[in-house]
Amino acid sequence: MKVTGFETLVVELPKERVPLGEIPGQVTPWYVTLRLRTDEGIEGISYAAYVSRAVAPALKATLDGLCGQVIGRDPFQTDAIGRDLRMLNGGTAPAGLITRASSAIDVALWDIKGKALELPCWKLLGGNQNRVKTYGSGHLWRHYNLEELQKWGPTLVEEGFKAMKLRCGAESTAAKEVERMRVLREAVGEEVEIMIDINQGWAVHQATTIGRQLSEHRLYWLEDPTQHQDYAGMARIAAALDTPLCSGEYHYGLVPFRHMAEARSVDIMMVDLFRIGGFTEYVKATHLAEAFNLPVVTHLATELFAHVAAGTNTLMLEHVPWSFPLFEETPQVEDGMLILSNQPGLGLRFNEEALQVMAVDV
Ligand code: SMN
Ligand code: MG
Repeated sequence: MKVTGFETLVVELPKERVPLGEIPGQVTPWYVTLRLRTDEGIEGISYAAYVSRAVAPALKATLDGLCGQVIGRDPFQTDAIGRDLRMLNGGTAPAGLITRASSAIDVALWDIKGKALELPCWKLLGGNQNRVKTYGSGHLWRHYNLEELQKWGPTLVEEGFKAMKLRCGAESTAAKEVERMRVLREAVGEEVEIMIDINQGWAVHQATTIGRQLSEHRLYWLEDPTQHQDYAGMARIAAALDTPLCSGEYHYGLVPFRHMAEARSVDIMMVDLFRIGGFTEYVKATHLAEAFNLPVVTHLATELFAHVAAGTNTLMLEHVPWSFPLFEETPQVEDGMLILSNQPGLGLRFNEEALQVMAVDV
């Protein structure tokens, strides 16, 4: 089988589905959809994502350029294709748009493989069950006040989640940060797992001081308390806290995960699908983590990531449904688990009507 063609489209998702633009310091993420065609009539789909409007045209151009390099290749050669695409950045470290584009291509290739073999990707990737433990992450934002936390925490429980992520890091005092956790814990009860994401907002000393107080309310993990490349600082925080420290979403490629593991700067590795290099590189990250006795969790791209999470030693899947409007049907949550379909490949079909409406000419 050979790749024969491709089509990419920049789309803007409905603002009410992707509320990130309302958050100070955050921008609404844009998506570029991808269809990769083959000489056997099988089409693999995917998307490249999580860039600002200003960068979306450049992401499309990069994706188009890289797809051009895949024409004529055998879609089963995912590892070789990924290596070749990353070399197009002048042989430098994988970073930026090149990796975001090659990650999307890798996922589309896995969709083609699954469709050709008539197997869901989660089975091809090693999964023996069509479900994966997930946590509600699309609410409880940093700008939510205490009343909003009291409302949205129980809503996530009603939606079937047994774990949820709270964002902190913008309050003026430690006491106010801890109050957010106390209020949410009271609203959802003792059984629910709560993780907190700081998105690099604290200094090292703040992270240890506030982290110790947060732990009193049974915290499942503390995520990105400080600058993501400060391996030594993260290691100090990790050593000071009983609560596991989770980090990794900001890093590009596989190598930084080696540095994190060697520095013992994390207790849980978080991997971003579009920064690591797609399913192929994510599998490598889980092997690396296993050798260092560390669990792995996913970052965004829920309906894609679910396949490789179900197929590997992944602790939990992040559930953020922003990309769901791109597709006709998306996996549902039951009893804290995301349930995957048995359809071949990713088991996803683009919602053609919705794409027409969301398409932006760049
Ligand atoms: C996050 C990152 C980017 C956009 C939204 C949320 C966050 C997460 O760090 O872990 O979900
Ligand atoms: Mg995060």
